[in-house]
Amino acid sequence: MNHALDAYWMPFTANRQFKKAPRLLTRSSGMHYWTDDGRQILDGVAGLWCVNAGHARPKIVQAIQQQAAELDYAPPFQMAHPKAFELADKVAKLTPAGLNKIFFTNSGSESVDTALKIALAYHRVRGEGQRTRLIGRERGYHGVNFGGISVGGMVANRKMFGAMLAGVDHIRHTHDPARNAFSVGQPEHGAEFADDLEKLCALHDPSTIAAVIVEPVAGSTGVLVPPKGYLNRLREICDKHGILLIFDEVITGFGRTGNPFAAQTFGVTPDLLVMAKGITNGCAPMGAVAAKQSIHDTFMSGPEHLIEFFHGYTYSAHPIACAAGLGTLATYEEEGLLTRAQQLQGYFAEQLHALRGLPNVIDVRNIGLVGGVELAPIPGEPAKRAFNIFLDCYDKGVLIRTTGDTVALSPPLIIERQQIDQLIDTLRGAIQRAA
Ligand code: PXG
Repeated sequence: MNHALDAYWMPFTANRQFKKAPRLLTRSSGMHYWTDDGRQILDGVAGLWCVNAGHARPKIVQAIQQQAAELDYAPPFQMAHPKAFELADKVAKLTPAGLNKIFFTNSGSESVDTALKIALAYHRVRGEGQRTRLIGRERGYHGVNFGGISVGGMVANRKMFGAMLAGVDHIRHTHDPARNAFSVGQPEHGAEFADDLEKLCALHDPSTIAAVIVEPVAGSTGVLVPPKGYLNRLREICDKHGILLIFDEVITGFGRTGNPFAAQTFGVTPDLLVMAKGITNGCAPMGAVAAKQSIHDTFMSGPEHLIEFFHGYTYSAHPIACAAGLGTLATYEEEGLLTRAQQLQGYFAEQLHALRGLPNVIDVRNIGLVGGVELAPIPGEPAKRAFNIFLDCYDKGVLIRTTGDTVALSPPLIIERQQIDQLIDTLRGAIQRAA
């Protein structure tokens, strides 16, 4: 054991395996990382679905440097700094029409819990305090805080942590390989999975349900693209019963599906939209919740000197994160990155789906610049085949991400065609060697 690595208890990591053969990144630029031993690694996952504009972009670097020297911190409660308003305004211009009030947090997990709290408090303020139930979805990932794991549906993230929030229920996930395997883009079958929400309304009575939260494209569980019509159906059922619809766009936000947000790609507008990651290009911790004007306005009652919503974080709208966010949005705009996936998705899909037919490849899924390749597990050793492929790709100079036995790809939106080729070719070799 290398003692220099002892103290750090690593998150979501096989600590003992890692410390025996550490993978240390020490530098990054554009589409690449460099390791501590000087190897160049093509970034196939935008860090962790966040570095959408690529690494070390000058506008973002300068914005952070200048901000640290000019105003390091400003309290966000009863005080503010100009860039918080500027960034909220710019984010609100990117979100779907009507979602124009922006609440800042520091991560996706905090944004999820913030959205759930806004939903509960909103109903209470308008005199429907009996709406306390929250509905999530099997295989959903909404971060790791108690609210998020309660509505989440990834078993390993939940089973160790007790009973979690009371009054939570789940609809089924939409993964249906028997009907939809190897779909290019949105699968044809499965809009009716949304009808599970009607069943829960019948079971609990809709008047007890506050909100439903889903990822428009489920990422962490292994890239599940919504079936055609599915999100529209969820929207209709929510409208019928006065239930708020929350989209968790932590990974789909900021250009991943070819529009600023997946809500625009799929033409379905939620009441609350959760974001993080790409808001600062991963360069400073930040998340946000976009709320409909009408939800925000409901809180703006009562005496004007009183706090309307008892929630917030010491680092909400942190000046350095806001500066990073402004540099990020400027970079996205100048380079047209929030719609660039529209131009690349055809080529990306073609290359990705060419992996069909390789040994153990049981499904390929894609939307925008997100790809998933599902592999048959090694009997009795779930997740091992994909992890071996991850290690092999890293050895060959490409960073991918795996979850269970699914490989996930989500490259920076600046990727060029020959880099898509390198990504897919390296993955192809690793899949063949893992057979
Ligand atoms: N919601 C969604 C949809 C996410 O993907 C979070 C919330 C939580 O964000 P924070 O910033 O609190 O981590 C996420 C995070 C993976 C992977 O393997 C994805 C995430 C995190 C870790 C791993 O795909 N997304």
